[in-house]
Amino acid sequence: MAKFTRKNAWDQNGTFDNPDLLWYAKAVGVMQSRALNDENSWWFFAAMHGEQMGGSEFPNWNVLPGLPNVPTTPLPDTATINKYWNQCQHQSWYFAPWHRGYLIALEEQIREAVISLGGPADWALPYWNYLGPDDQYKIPPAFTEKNLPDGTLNPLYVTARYGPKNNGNIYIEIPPISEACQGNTIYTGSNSSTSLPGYGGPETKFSHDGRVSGNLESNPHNLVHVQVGGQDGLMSDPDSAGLDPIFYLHHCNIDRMWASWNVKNHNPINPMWLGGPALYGEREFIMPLPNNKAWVYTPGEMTSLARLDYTYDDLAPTTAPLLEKTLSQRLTKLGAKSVVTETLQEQNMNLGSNSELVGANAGQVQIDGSGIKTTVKLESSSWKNVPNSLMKASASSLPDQVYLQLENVKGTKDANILKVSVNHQLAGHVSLFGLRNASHNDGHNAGNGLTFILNITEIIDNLYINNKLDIDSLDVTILPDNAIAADEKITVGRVSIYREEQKL
Ligand SMILES: [Cu+2]
Repeated sequence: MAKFTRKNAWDQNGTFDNPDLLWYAKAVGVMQSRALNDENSWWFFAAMHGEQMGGSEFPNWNVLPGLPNVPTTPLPDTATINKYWNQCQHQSWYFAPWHRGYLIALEEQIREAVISLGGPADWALPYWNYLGPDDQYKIPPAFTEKNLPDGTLNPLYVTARYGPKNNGNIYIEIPPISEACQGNTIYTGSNSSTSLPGYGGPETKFSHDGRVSGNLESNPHNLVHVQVGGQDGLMSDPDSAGLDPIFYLHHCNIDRMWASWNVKNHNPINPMWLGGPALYGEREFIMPLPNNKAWVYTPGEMTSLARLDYTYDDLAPTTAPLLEKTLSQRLTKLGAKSVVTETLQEQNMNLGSNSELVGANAGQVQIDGSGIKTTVKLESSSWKNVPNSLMKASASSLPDQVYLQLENVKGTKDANILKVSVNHQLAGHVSLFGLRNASHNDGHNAGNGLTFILNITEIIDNLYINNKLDIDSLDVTILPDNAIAADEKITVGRVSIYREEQKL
C-alpha cells in the first residue's frame, strides 16, 4: 500500500470543507512567508520552474501585477541559481517525468509545513480534474475566496488569474480541451491511434524551451494554462506559472493522467530517456528537500508510483477510443471491404522519419486580430500518394495520415490560443504557452519559436469521400481566441502539409 493518496480537489465541493485544500492553503502561506533566497520558499520553487519574464537580471518578476506580492530580493548566490532555477522541461519527452519530481518535492515541503501546523502526517497534494463530471470544469471555489474560514487572507487567492474570457471567471472549455491523448499508445512516435510527436513528446536534450509539445502537453496541459491565466495571468507563462497555487493541482492532474495511461501503455526504454539530460552532459534534475538535502532524480526513477510511495484515488483508464476500433471505423468509412482484427505493431519513430512534405504556403505570415488565410500549394507528384493510399485502403494497405504544421511560430506573449481550420473544417486549437521563451534569441532553441503539428487526416478523408481530393491547394485559416495587442506580433514561419505512411 502506498503511503500517500492524492485525491480529487472537488471532494466536499472544492471548498475549505475539504481538509486537503484547507491545509494546502495554510502551508502555502508558510512557504510564502519565507524569503526568496530560502530554498524552501514558495518563490524559490516557482523560480525553479522559471523566472525570466524579460531583461537579463534575476529574477524578472517586477513586471507581475497584483497578489501575491512577489519578492525579487534577496537573491540566492549565482551558483545556487544556476543549479536550481529555470529547470522546467517543455516541448520534450522529459516533460512528464521532470514535473513528477517537481511535484514530489513541492508536496514534501507542503507536508512538512502542514505537520508543523498540527495537520495530518499523510497529507497529499490534491488534483484538479477539470475533465471530470458536473462542475469540475470550474476552478475549485477554495481558490477564489479572498479569506480563509478563520478570516485571515487566503494564500490560494491570486488576482492575476483571468480565465478564458478574461473576466475573472475561471473555468476550462470542453472542447477544445479534452482527454483524447489518453487513447494514444506510443510515448514518442506515431501510429494509427497516436499523432506525431507522440503522447509524451519528442526526443530532446535538456529542454527548458523547446519546439514541439507532446500530445499530453499540448492538450490538455498547454490549453489549460492559457485558459486559467487568460491575458497576462500568472498561469499563462511558464516563468510565472509556479507562483499560482492552482499550478500544482493542474500538474497533479497531468501526472494522474500519465499514471492512468501507464496502466495500459509503457514509457520509453531508451537509455537517454531513462537517464535524463545528464547523459548528454547537460544539467541534471535537482530539487531541494525540507531537510536541506538536494535530491537528484532521473526520468527512469519516476516511472513507478509504487516505488515513489504515492497513488491516486482514481486511476481508471479513460474511455478514449481504442486503436483497433478507430482504424476499423476509418477503413469502413473509406469503403474498404475488410476490417482490422489484429493489433497494430508499434512504430517507435522519431518525428518526421516516415513522413514526406507534400506542400507549403509561400512563407511567413503575421497573425492579426481578425485572423489570416493562407494557401498551401500541393506538390502534385508527392500529393497524389495520398488519394492513392485512400483508394487502396484495406487492412493490409493502410491509408496515409496527413498532418498540418505551423512552423517556427514566434511572438512576445504566451496568453493566446489559435484556432486552425483547413478548407473551413476545424483542424484544432493550439495554445501559445511557452511561445515567448521559444522566441528568445538566447533561448536553448536559438529563438526558432514553437512548431505545432495538427492531424488533419479526418478532414482529408472527408474531402476524399466527397470526391474533392483532386486539388492543387488547401486553404488554411488561423484565428486567435484573444485580441492581439498593438505592440505584440505573432508570426508563423511557414504552413506546411505532410503525409505519413502507416505500416502494419
Ligand atoms: Cu505546466
